[in-house]
Amino acid sequence: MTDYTDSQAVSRLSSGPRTFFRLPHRPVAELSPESGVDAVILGVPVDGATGYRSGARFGPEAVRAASTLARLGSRERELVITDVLRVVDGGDVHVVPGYHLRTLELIESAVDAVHETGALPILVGGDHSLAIAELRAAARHHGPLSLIQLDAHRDVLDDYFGVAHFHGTVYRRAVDEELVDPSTSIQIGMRGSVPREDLAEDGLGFTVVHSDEAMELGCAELARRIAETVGSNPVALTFDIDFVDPSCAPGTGTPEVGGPSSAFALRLLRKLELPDIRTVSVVEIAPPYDTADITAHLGAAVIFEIMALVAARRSRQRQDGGSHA
Ligand SMILES: [Mn+2]
Repeated sequence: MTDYTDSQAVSRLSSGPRTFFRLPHRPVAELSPESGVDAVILGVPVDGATGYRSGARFGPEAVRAASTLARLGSRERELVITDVLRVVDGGDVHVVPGYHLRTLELIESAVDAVHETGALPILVGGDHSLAIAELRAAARHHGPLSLIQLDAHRDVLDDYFGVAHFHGTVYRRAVDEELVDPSTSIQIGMRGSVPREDLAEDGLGFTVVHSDEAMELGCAELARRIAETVGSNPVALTFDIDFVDPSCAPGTGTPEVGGPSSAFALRLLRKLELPDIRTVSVVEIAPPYDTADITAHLGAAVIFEIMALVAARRSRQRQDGGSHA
């Protein structure tokens, strides 16, 4: 199989085809449980379910380009990701622009194929509507998941423009379909003005930590709360890039000013204890509004920290003589 070594990858920094983190490209259709792949990064170039400005369909290619700069060693986790995990770029999911429900089926089927191989899917969006497809596939393999959502918005509207599937409705649908367990799920980073109905208790049962409270708590306490909420359940970790202040992440569809810095966001990911992550999505990176690729670089850094987190858990499991689960 193609090499996974960092040194080889570094030599390709400015040459060769662009893949996520210069990792080998392995189409999902070619993978099997025998491939020995631990994680598959998949681009999901969809932005048909945004309510304001679109452009996130170009997120995967921008993150691919930015991620060629990243190395794969983590000082804080004291490991090199590719020493612990075999990670590949699975390419982009096929989507059908303008046919959102069909697109969701195609995403679900691609993510399902990753789970079939036993690997962890890491989806790079794309707008947040992709998460319903992500969670349908994940729940089929792992049962209802505990959600860790870093996002400026809760995305729990009952409908938007009168339809069910939109980037602002996705976690309401996930509850409706029993794909996530709100009682062990946490939504962090919400801020900005809201419609009247959002001021009332919604009865969904999520733990919600608004942006001001998150920053007042600080990363260590926030990480402790996250661990306490999700426990040892299988986790869906989702990072909407608008969690971060638009001064640090201008390239996104629905910016909310007054949020945490990229330093805060990355530090929080490094502080996370080692949850049992079964699916990952990093969404809403919209390069047409980006400046100097800031947001694309942040997206790559977020994926790097999440891979380091997953590698740290795997590494600890091996030390403990645990399984590969
Ligand atoms: Mn969102």
